[in-house]
Amino acid sequence: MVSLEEELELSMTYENFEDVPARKAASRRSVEDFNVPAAAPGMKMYRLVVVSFGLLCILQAALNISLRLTLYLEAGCNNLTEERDDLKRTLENYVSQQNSLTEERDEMKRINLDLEAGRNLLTEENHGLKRTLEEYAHYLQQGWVYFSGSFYRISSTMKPWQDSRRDCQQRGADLMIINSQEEQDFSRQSKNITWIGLMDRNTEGEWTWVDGTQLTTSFWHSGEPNNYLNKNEDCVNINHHDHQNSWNDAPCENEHFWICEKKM
Ligand code: MAN
Ligand code: CA
Repeated sequence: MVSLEEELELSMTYENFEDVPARKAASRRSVEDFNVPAAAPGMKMYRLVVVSFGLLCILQAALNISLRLTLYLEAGCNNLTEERDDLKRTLENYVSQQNSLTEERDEMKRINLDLEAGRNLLTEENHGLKRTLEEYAHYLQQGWVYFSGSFYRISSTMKPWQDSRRDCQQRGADLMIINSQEEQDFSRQSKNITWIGLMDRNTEGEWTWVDGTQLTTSFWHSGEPNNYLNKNEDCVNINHHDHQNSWNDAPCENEHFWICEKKM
């Protein structure tokens, strides 16, 4: 809306349109007449305020941007820290997994060594058993009789004690050693006089088995050993089969059957 004063001024302007220079001079005159100062201090203040306001706006915008930038960088930094911690955890997991795998591998190695040792032991045992089995088969095929952990063979010919022993040794055995009542009973099965592995040839009266052990449990027939008629009876045979105590000392040169024993 146009005010009354403005309408008046407009009409005046229209009226003086053809005399502008004159009007301008009149105007200058009227300003000088009223003594109004050019670019008043209010205007300056106004400009100062506007400029200050503009600067404040720029400052705020700068602050805003820097704040946002700081927040953005901080968030990025936090993300990186989290990622780094994640990676750290992952690495730690890998390391612990590797450690447990290493432990497992070492344990497996130990188990493998144990198993190998066990297998070697079993292989040895197997070979031992095979040899034993072959030995059993061999003695059984040769007509030996098995009794309580040993094979026995009664000769079919007669020889002096020393030759009898040599025959046993050639068969991987020796003359029979009697260690128990059961073995003594077993030795009485043959009804012939048979040499056993007992003698006192080294020291008179000191009866020794062929394996070097001293006589402890004996089964002498009554009256024996008697070194009968000082005939130097240094070797022992089973003579009295019908008696539990069947042993007799006799001259080693005498020829008798004999019993070999192979301990298994
Ligand atoms: C025979 C031999 C001897 C034994 C006597 C016992 O002469 O066997 O060794 O001592 O009989 O009478
Ligand atoms: Ca005698």
